[in-house]
Amino acid sequence: MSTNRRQFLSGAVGGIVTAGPTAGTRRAWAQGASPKIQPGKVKPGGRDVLLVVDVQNDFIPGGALPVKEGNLVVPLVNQIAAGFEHVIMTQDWHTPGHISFASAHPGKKPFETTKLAYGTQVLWPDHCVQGTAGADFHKDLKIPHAELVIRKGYRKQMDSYSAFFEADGKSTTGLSGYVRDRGFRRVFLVGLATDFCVCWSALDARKVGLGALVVEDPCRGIDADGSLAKAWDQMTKAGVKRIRSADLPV
Ligand code: VGL
Ligand code: ZN
Repeated sequence: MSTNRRQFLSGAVGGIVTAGPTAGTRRAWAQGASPKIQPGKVKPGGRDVLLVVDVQNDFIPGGALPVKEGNLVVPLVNQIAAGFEHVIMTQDWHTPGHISFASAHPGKKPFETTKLAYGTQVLWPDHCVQGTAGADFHKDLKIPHAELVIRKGYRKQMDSYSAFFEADGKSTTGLSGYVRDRGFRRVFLVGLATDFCVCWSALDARKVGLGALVVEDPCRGIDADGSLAKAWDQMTKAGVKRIRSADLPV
C-alpha cells in the first residue's frame, strides 16, 4: 500500500465527529479532558466493518480461560452487530498441545511467560482447542449476517492474538488482503479480550492503514500483570479511537 493511501486511510478516523466542538468543550480539552465523541455521532457505513473478537465459550466464566464478565458483552455485541452491514468474527483456534499452552512447557504454569523464537509468550491454560465445545461461539451470540469467520492460532508453533498477523508479526491470516479487497476503511472492534486479541487486532488494523475504533463497553480484559492499562496506552498512541456503544446509533 502506498504512503498516500496509508495517510488517507489513517485520516479517515478523524471524520467521525460530525459536530464541531463548542467553546466550552474546547476549554475542557485545553484543561486536559479527552475529546468525547458525541452520542450517536459515529455512523457505520458501507466501508466500515465490525470485528467481533473471540466471543467463545472458553473466554466466558466457566470456560478454560475465563475473562471476568465476558458473558456480559454478548447482548451488547448482538445489538451493535445488527447496526453494521458488514461483520467479521474471529475464533481462537488452537491445535491440541499448542505452543501457547503452559501444559506444553514442562515446569511452567499458566500466566507465566517463556521465550520463543518470535519473542516472549504468555503461557495460557489449554483453551479453544479446534473442534471442542470451548472453541465454539457463545450460544447466545446471534450474528447471522457475519460475512467471514477468521480462525487464528492454528499453527502449532506460533500464537496469534491478532486477527491480521500472527505472533511473529509477519505471518498473515489473510485478513488484511480480505479487508483490502472488500474496500473496507475502518474496523470497529468488540469482544474478548481487550488487552490481548482486541488490542493486537486494533494495532495491526492501524499498521495496515485502517481506521480502528474499539467500542469499550462490549469488551472485557484479562488484565494479567497490568496488561489492560498497557494495552489502552499502546492503542491510544497508535491512533486507535476509544468509543462506547452509546456513540453508535443503536
Ligand atoms: C486470547 C489469550 C490467549 C484472546 C486468546 O482472545 O484475547 N487471549 N488466546
Ligand atoms: Zn489463544
